[in-house]
Amino acid sequence: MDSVTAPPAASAESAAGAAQPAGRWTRDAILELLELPFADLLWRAQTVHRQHFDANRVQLSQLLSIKTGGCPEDCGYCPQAARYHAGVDATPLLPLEQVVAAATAAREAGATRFCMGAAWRSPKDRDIEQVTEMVRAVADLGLETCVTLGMLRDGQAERLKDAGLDYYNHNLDTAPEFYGQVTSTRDYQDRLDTLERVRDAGIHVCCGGILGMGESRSQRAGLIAQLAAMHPQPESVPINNLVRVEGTPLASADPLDPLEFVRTIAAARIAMPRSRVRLSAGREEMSDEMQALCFLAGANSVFYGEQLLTTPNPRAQRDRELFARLGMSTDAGH
Ligand code: SAM
Ligand code: DTB
Ligand code: SF4
Repeated sequence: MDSVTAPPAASAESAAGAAQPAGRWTRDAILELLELPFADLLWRAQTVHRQHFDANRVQLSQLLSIKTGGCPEDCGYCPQAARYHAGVDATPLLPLEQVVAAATAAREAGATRFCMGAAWRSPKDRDIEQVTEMVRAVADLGLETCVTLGMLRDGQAERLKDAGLDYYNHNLDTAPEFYGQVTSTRDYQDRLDTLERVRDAGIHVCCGGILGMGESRSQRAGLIAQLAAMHPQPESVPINNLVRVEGTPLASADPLDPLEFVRTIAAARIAMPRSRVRLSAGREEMSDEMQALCFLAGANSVFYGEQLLTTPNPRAQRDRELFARLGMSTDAGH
C-alpha cells in the first residue's frame, strides 16, 4: 500500500495481506479526509477507486416496495411510519406474481440486482416464508437478490440464505450519538445485532446511511467510521441524501451542501476500497453535474428505475442518457 491508499493505522492483519483491509479508520481519520481540499480528496478517492474497480462502470439495483407503509417505528425521515401523515397508504404484502413481473421488467431495463423492501419493524416467521418464495423466484430470473425487512430474529437470516438471498440491506443511517435524535423505537445496538445475524448466516451485507438529517460533519465521519470498522466491511454501502417528505419530522431539514455530500462519498470510497458505494436516494433532486462528481468520488452503483420505495427516482431513460454522456457502461452491458 502506498501513502495514497493506506489507512492511517494499518493493523498487522492488513500488513500480512488479509483479503479485507483491516486498517482502523477512526472518526478523526475520516474527518481529516473530509477536511482536505476538494481536489486532493477526489484525487485520493479516484486513485483508490481505480485500484479496485473499472471507474467507468456502474451497477444498477432496482427497488420494489413489497409491503408499504403502516410501520410502527418512528424513524424521523421515513414516510412509511404509521404515526406520520405523509400520504402513504398501508398495503399488504404484494402477491408473488406482481413481484416477478416487476423483477422481469427491471432485468429487461438493465438492472442486475433486485431489492425488495418491507415496512416492518421485524418480520414474523410467516412473512419470512412468503419472502423466501419471492427470493427464489427473483433469483431464478438470474438477478442478484436483496431484501430489507427490518430487524431479524434467530434463524430468520438462515432461512433467507437457504432461499438463495444474496444481500440483506440494513442501514446504520448515522453516527451512534445522533441515532437517538432520528429514531427512538430501537437503538444502534439493535441494528448491529441484525447485521451480525446477516453476516453469520453467510449473506452479503448492504449497509449505509442517510446524509442531510441535520448531522454535523463529525457525525458524517462517525457514520463512515462505523461502516468501515465492520469486519468484513459491507459489500454494498448505500449513501442516501435525505428525501424530505412532507408530513415527516425531517421534512424541513436544511438541505446538505452538495459538495459535502460528494466529500462523504469520497471518504466512503477511501475507507471501504472494495465495497460498492451506491449513490442512493435523493438523485431526483441532484443535478447531472453533482451525480458526475459522485461517480468521480467513487460511487459505482445507483438505484435505477422511476421509483425508490415510496418516492420518485430519475427515469431509466434519463439515467441511460447520463451514463452515455459520461462514457459509463453498466454491469448488464447496456
Ligand atoms: N423497515 C426496514 C428498515 O428500516 O430497515 C426496511 C425499509 S427502510 C425504508 C430502508 C432504508 O431506507 C432506511 O434504513 C433508510 O436508510 C432509507 N430511507 C427511508 N426513508 C428515507 C428518506 N426519506 N430519505 C432517504 N433514505 C430513506
Ligand atoms: C437504502 O439505503 N435506500 C433505499 C433502500 N436502501 C431500501 C430506500 C430509500 C427510500 C427513500 C424513501 C422512499 O422512497 O420511501
Ligand atoms: Fe419503518 Fe423502516 Fe421506515 Fe423506519 S425506515 S419507519 S423501520 S419502514
